[in-house]
Amino acid sequence: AVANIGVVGLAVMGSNLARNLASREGNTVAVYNRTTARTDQLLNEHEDLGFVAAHDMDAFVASLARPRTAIVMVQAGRGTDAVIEQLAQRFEPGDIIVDGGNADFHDTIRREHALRERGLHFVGTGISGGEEGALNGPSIMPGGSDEAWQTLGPILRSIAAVAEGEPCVTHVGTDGAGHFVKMVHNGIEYADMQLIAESYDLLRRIGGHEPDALVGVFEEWNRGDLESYLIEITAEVLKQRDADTGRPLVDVIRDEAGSKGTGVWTVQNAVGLGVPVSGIGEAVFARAVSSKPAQRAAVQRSVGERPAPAPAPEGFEDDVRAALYASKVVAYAQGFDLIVAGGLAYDWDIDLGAIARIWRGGCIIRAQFLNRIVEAYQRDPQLPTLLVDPYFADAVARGEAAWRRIVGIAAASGVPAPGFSSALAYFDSLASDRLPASLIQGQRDFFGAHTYRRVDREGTFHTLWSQDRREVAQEPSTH
Ligand code: NBP
Repeated sequence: AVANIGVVGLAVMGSNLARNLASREGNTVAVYNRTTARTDQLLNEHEDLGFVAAHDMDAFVASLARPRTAIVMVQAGRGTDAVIEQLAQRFEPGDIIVDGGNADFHDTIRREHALRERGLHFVGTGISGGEEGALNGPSIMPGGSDEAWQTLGPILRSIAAVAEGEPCVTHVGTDGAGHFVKMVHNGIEYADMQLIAESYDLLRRIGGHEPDALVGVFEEWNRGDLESYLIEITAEVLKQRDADTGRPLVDVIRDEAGSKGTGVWTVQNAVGLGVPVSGIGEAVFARAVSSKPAQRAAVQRSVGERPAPAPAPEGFEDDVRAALYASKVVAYAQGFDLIVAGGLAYDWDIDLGAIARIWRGGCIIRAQFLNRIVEAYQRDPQLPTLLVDPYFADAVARGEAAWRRIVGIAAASGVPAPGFSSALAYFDSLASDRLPASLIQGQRDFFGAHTYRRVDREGTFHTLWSQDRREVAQEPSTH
């Protein structure tokens, strides 16, 4: 037994992670894959990395020093369950199984509890940054026990991305906390991409700029407070020309956005927890709308002429930028609200500032912006929402007028901006003294005797709508 860490599953993610591990001082990495050809290929291509290769599970487990630590990087779902069981049958109490795949956090909770019964540590770990991140430094979100973290922490720290001198990894919380936070990360990624896409669309359809001309705009934004990986790659995509036709690639790519489902998970869980993540929801729905070509074509035939875009007013580009920033603050605020709610529901003690810190490097949403979130939670770890942190409150206040102009002109011009408009509606809802929710309570009481509370005294009340419309106080339920 010579290896301090092993990797099972050597497709693109697993082999890159194994290479990352093996290139760090002090690591000897055991590797195993169900199909032997993959193991041999990794070994042949990277002889210098000193891999300890195994061609069956027994040999793999025998090559690991105790406490045995194995990272599973196979297809999420059944494949992961199969590999975990093979390891669990051979591991001994105190050994550690890490799942680095994109697991549903409910599965992670289930697996952790089952393996704990058998004396094993199970660490569900979110790993973000795709193939490139796995190789050169991902953002890593591990759950699991404190004891497992003692062994695993130094190893994960050695391979994580580094931002501002700090490794992008933290022990997020117990059992499924890491995969939950990874899920929210992906949800925020959907919202961020949608908002950038809306900005591009407005600049193009109302601003009248061709993709070539927009490259410079996004490059300039990437030098300011919107600096982020997603803005950077937006400029790269807009720059690209199709080799066959010479047209901008963005005009050749079909406008039907796909997804692998983590955005949907985020929204489903948020709905269950009662957290309005409308920014993420609009992003998931916008992809779904785009992927209905038959419906889109039918409506296009039926509506005829569309409103001509309003002429772009003076300062339009700056307005779009301000609307993007304000909407982004809303999307991140909602994402962090979901982490808070998840922590309460599943009993995880999650340090919000630490989450913002580990997202600053390695992952898809890495951005300057996250430093502002780190600072916000340093100022007040109990912030009710990021929107009231002094920095963000000021930023949104300064962009508010522009935000309203953009939502207005988009609506008048028939250019859909669901991310911008719903973010503004969310902000206005929180900022409103009174909401029409009182009318909804009245309606609910009318048809279903659902009762309501009053503004002027404690208690629960019901109006006898179908009798004499007297109000009666409800007895508090004894159940
Ligand atoms: P895939 O998700 O494509 O899975 C392929 C690997 O799973 C191969 O090693 C395959 O072995 C193994 N496997 C399967 Br499928 N069923 C198995 C079983 N029953 N027993 C043993 N091994 C089995 O690989 P990937 O794209 O490298 O992703 C790995 C994990 O990382 C996934 O959970 C993924 O969601 C996650 N992830 C991916 C990315 C990304 O950018 N791709 C980013 C972040 C996380 P074989 O060679 O014998 O078929």
